[in-house]
Amino acid sequence: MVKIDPSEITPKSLYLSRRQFIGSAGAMAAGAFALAACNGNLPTVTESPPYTGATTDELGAPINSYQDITNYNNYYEFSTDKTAVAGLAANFPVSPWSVEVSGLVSNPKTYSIDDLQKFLPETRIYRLRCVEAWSMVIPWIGFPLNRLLDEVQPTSEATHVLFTAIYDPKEMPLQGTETLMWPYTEGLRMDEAMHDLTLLVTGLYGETLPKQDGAPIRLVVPWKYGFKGIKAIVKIELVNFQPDTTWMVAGPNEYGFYANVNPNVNHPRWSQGTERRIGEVGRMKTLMFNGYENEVASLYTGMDLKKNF
Ligand SMILES: Nc1nc2c(c(=O)[nH]1)N[C@H]1C(S)=C(S)[C@@H](COP(=O)(O)O)O[C@H]1N2
Ligand SMILES: [Mo]
Repeated sequence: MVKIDPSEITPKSLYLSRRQFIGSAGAMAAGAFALAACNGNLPTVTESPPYTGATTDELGAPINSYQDITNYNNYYEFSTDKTAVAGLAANFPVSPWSVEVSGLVSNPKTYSIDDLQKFLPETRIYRLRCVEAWSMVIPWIGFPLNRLLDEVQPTSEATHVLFTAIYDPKEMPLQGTETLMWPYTEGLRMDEAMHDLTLLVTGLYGETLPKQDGAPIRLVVPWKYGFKGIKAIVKIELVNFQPDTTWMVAGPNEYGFYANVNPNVNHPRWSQGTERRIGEVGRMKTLMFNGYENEVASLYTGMDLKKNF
């Protein structure tokens, strides 16, 4: 991997001239590229888009670099190697695309990605905490899922929302294998889905969502482990049951339906007490509900969070 300083958000012109300089200064850099290419790990050098938004979260933590966010990905349809996803997803077709919203709703509707712009996506800086105990801070562009649900009007029988990702084994190499249950699915309880922090995301760093991060549309639920944030959504269904989801089926003792970030409930194979912030050295304490406790703890009043992990 070409390592770029996480705090470096450089204007495009400067960045380009630096790349040219590196290119002409040559021999060493060229050697490094050739070696990486032999490994099959061609480094994906991505330019930072000209992002002008806030650069820290509300706790003061700096956002991760565009390079980290777009080259360290979990997306098992493409690869289990985080640094290989960007390259493998590069030609994945994301247009045209539609999202069917159906099930227990009064106004079922199918949206194009353009249609969704009417829900007024905005930048929201959230921490993303993977169940594997690493984390990043990401400036997403998205809109609250509740705006879309308000439009389709869930009926009174609806208790949960079931999200389904695309099934496209021709384009997604690991869908030809039994790595996981395909298509990838996720679910939320209705009150979680209606919470204002719950976003449907169509961009990051001020630009369109990169393919490796779930283009054209993915879910982000910042107080839950990253696997709840299903990428490449094609269907959103209102249902009257708690759906089985991909990671629950893969490991029912390891991945629960709720998946709330909780430093007091360890994964059977590792501690959830601390995390590694990508781009930083050492580890930091994991916060209850990933630091969103004031906003969301009331959703779980009276629930045994060790049982309902
Ligand atoms: N469709 C799909 N969505 C997915 C995954 C996946 O493998 N397939 N991985 C999840 C996991 S485990 C994490 S941590 C986040 C990672 O998002 P990022 O690569 O944008 O950081 O995506 C989640 N959404
Ligand atoms: Mo994850």
